[in-house]
Amino acid sequence: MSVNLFFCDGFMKRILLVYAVNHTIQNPLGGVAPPSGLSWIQKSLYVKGFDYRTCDLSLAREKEDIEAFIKQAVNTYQPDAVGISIRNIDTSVNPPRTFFPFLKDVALAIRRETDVPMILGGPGFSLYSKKCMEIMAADYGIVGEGEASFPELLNAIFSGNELSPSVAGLISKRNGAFQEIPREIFLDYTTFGKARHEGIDYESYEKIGGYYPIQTKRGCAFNCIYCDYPYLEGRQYRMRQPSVIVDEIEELTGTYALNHFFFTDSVFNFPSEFCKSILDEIIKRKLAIKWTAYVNPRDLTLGLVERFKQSGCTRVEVTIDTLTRPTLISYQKNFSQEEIINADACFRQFDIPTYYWINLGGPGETQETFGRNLAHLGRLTHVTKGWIGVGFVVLPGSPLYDLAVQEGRIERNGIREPYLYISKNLPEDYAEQIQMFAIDHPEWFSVYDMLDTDYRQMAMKIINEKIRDHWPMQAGYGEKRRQKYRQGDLKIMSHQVYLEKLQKKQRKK
Ligand code: B12
Ligand code: SF4
Repeated sequence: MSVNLFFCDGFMKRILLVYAVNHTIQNPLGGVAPPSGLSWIQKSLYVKGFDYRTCDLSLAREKEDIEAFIKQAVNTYQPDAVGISIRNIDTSVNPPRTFFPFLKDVALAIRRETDVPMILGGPGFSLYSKKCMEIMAADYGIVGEGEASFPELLNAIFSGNELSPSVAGLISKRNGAFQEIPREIFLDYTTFGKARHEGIDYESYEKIGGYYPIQTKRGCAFNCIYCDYPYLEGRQYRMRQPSVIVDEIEELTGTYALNHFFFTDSVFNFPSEFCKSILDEIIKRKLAIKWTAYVNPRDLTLGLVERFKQSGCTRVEVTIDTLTRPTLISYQKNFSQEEIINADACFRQFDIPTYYWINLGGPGETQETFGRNLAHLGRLTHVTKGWIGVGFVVLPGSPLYDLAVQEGRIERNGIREPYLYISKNLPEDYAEQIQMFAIDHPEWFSVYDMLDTDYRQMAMKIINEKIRDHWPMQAGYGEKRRQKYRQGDLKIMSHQVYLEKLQKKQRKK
């Protein structure tokens, strides 16, 4: 079902929107992610006549600055309610590190300044809503899209009415127990127009080298076993009008002088006709932008990739995860080995930098497929940067969640901390094999690089010098890593040794 929104109620209540993300603290190389969800929430508050201000913790450089950001925002703005956007819950690597302590600190800092209603939302919140409600001692939360439910909830709060059962996705605590209103609907995104960007400090993002989020549609029709995107965004594509999307891009290039964009869709090149019409519009308007996006190998054609190039694509991110036939099936990937090879050739033909994401050790992985997967990686001819992960954080709403319950690994609804699913049939020396593969293929990386002093120095340089496209530096590090290994200055370690070193480093901190 879809609902339309945006009719005006005319409240002039002040809503402080806090973006509870910090890329410097959470994952410096995970990429900069300006508050895209909040640009849509701003739009919905604007349409309903609320006043709002955004406090973006992502821009705080040090942990200590976060409290100062909050204090300043609350004291100068004196909000009537605070909405907190929770994006990240964990690092999603092996082992995952949780951000719950960070979120708790944010909530405590807000509570020290004000006791107005505190409302949570965002993709991270939608995945772990009860845990977030508890640790942040929040009054309310909205699971899923916030454009309709958030203003509706605010209206109910300020008019003193009973909470309406139509506030889809609402979660609140009464008499010590959680009350939840199901989130049954996905909004009619086709009618949303453009997001509102005022109040987002793009000038500061330019200084840290951001790629600016633009969402062209919501939804993913595929069903990869580990993925929660269809849960978050729905399975049906809800597309915005290409001309409106490109109007928004033009507005950002004009008003804020931005020209680097990240299409944040689950899969940018699907449906391909829709993708093509956006690119044609960019080409027609001769916009001198640079963009990147998640691209899926399924049905990729030279014609579409040529349009990528003509419209300013500076890199693609391709999440192939696995390359053997049995694991492509057990991961429920929607493409074949042949399509992977075809996509690789298309990107090579137009010389589009390509980041590959591989995740070994998921359901169905065996010693045999693990070895073959590494061998197949060598068949990719256009790897600008590759990342090899092991295992998947089990995300609520994903098919892997059900499988993990079935296999007795987790209890349904019992999952409150990130749980990493790793196949029990992996070779014992999987960590050593990955490191050896990377030594021979300098463009590939994994968590095992992260403890290396040279890697950490490079990461600090990237952050301090605000380098936006840092893959050439990573390639340089890969070469250095190979030399260090040959000279005996770099040791291959088991996963156990890696974990011990990691713990030691964290204890030191
Ligand atoms: C695109 C994307 C990226 C891009 C972002 C590029 C950019 N320039 O913005 C890149 C590649 C950089 C990236 C990196 C990371 N990402 Co990411 N990313 C996404 C993705 C696909 C889309 C996010 C987005 O922009 N959505 C569009 C906006 C409009 O939607 P929204 O934010 O959800 O907002 C809506 C609702 O949530 C709600 N809402 C939002 N805020 C609020 C506030 C209130 C008060 C209310 C009521 C409602 C509300 O209303 C909004 C409008 O409907 C999501 C998955 C997904 N499909 O959601 C993962 C996702 C957010 N990422 C995730 C993660 C983990 C990361 C990384 C930590 C990965 C890593 N190991 O490095 C980094 C962190 C980067 C950072 N600085 O924070 C996780 C977070 C959950 C978790 N497991 O912790 C997600 C959910 C994917 C997943 N695996 O589940 N990411
Ligand atoms: S991994 Fe990509 S293609 Fe697969 S379900 Fe998730 S968003 Fe869709």
